[in-house]
Amino acid sequence: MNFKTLATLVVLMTFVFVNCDQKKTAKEYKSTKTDSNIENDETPDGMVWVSSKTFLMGGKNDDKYAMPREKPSHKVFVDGFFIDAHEVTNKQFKKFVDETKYVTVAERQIDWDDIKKNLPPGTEKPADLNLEPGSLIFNKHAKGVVSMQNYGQWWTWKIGANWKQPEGPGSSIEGQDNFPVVHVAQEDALAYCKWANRRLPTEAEWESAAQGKFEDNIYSWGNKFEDLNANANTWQGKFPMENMSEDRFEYISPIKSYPSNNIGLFDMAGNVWEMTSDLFNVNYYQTLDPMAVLKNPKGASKSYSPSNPYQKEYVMKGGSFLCHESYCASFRISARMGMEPNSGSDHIGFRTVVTKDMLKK
Ligand SMILES: [Ca+2]
Ligand SMILES: [Ca+2]
Repeated sequence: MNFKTLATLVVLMTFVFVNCDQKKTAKEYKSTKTDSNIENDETPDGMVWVSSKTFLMGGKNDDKYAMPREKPSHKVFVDGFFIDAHEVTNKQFKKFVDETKYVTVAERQIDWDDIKKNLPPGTEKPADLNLEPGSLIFNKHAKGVVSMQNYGQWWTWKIGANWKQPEGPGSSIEGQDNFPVVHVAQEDALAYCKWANRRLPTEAEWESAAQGKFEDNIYSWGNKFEDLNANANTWQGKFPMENMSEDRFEYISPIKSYPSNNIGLFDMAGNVWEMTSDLFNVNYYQTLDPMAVLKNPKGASKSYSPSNPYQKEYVMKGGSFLCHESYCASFRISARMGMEPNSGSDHIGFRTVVTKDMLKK
């Protein structure tokens, strides 16, 4: 999904038609450190060791929701690495901003010359007012949605929305230290990573982490769809107009509101989407040899999304509080969607990884 293009088109009052794709104590597991050369005291605070392993990446044969872009599934081997136990929080991001005085993309004036390169040729420049800093927010009051291919019906370009005021002017993150940071573009996430000596995971690393001790499961908790609401913040009811909140949260939830997966990772399904460093190409898996075991794959060499031909996109994983069974069912480990790197929204965040080599530097 191309949010900045979408944002611009929302601003332009046009529609975008695309192919779519109890406050209880969280059950925590000890992280697995089965690789012989990992010492217990090596694990950075707030991170979990993901052991090296071979596992099945992509849409599983018994996954009725698996989409063509997730197929065919294929074996990969991924070296061990450390990953954040939870999505990067407002508190963590604030520390980064306080120390570096970093200004996020959503807080900067929009450069029309820059974004028009990613729009259909001939797109007219919107009024200057609509190029003020802002971000996309979910329209909680969407009514009369007639086409599920028309994102513009439930997204609103909100001037003044950014990580510090997620719903626009007048809103704040006060009391939300332990909520995932949102309205961050990939550029912002990479700046955070650089400051923290971290990087974004590859898609294969992300799936390895989500599998944990599993090798070929559909969900981060196992294979039962009926366990979804106990394990992830997604959407129940009729998307996007009726949210039944059977999972206890209508919108974004604090980290660790649901049980972790079997190695201690929270929200690998739902809450906010998570960025990866892989380019998004809907045909990538079809170019791979299904009989080979890929070692530490880093994704497609070129981005390709037929719904967004003008923009380079990267893979994001895990789905968000907006994911619904009837739509993209992205709470599955193999689910993958494109995100353009130059803007964020109120349901995309990230978590970071680090390798032993990076820690030595
Ligand atoms: Ca929910
Ligand atoms: Ca997540």
